Amino acid sequence: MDYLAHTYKEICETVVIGTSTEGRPLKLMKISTGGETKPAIWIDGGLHGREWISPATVTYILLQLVEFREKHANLLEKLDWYILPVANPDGYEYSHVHDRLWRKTRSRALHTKKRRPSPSFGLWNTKSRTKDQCVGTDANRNWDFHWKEVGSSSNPCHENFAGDKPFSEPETAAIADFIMKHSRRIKMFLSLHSYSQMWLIPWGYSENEKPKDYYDMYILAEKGVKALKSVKGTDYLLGTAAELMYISSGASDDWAKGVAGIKYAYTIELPDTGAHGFILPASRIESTGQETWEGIKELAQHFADGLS
Ligand code: 0X9
Ligand code: ZN
Repeated sequence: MDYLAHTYKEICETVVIGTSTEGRPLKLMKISTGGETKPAIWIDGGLHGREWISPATVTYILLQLVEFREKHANLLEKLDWYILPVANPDGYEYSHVHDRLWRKTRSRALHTKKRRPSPSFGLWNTKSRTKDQCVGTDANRNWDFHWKEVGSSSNPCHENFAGDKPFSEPETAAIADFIMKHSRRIKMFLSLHSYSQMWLIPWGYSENEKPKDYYDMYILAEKGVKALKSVKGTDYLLGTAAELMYISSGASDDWAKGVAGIKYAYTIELPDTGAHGFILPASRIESTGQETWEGIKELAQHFADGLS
């Protein structure tokens, strides 16, 4: 990213929007050909540590946008892009060094310890952080919209621990702050995950309720899914997170739509459908990048043409 920002100074700028629990920078790339009022597109990857195809695909998209910009000049002329390839750098690192299937962040929640009352020590319960407790919050259960209602846990030892409170994680808090600052211009929010080959539409928090403008979101995403498939035949399912996967609340897509007011908010579950799962072979990186970029480009074109 630093290389791109250095080489293509006219259009690229890295912005450190915050710092992870372990002190890593949350570095995003702003791609802009100028002007303050253009519609913008947000793309993040790597919110879950083990989903390695996600940062790889977001990086591929970044490469296309910058180094092959002549091929789609109008997408840069008409739109600004905010690209965050690794939203949870601590989890990503941990999945490389210690545990390939690590999903969460690397924070320590507040831990309730029951203590015996004594006259000299008047506290029954205190909350503290200890060395031996479970580590990590599910960064996709930590957003402040229907937080901890369904499909998330209050047990720090669980994979879907929602955190002590909404935005307890510096990573989700920093992203939410940044998005709120630019929410009027951001027309589409995309969060890339894996795996399943699904293009997910809010809401994830309820099976029975769909957004009022669900159909608009569906029609647009359908075009993306078709364009994606045209590259090498990869099939994606399209529908709400709750109906295609499971019900879960406190995820970023629901927050982007429900709180930040971004009409077109999607989670894309990248390949595959389970043969390799999270351990997708490296040989799949390029083709996944190509097809996903075709899908996203298709949607972006509509915003460049004035859809809002
Ligand atoms: O459970 C998740 O956070 C996402 N799936 S994953 O396998 N990558 O963990 C799906 C999130 C879908 N969106 C909502 N539930 N709102
Ligand atoms: Zn995920």
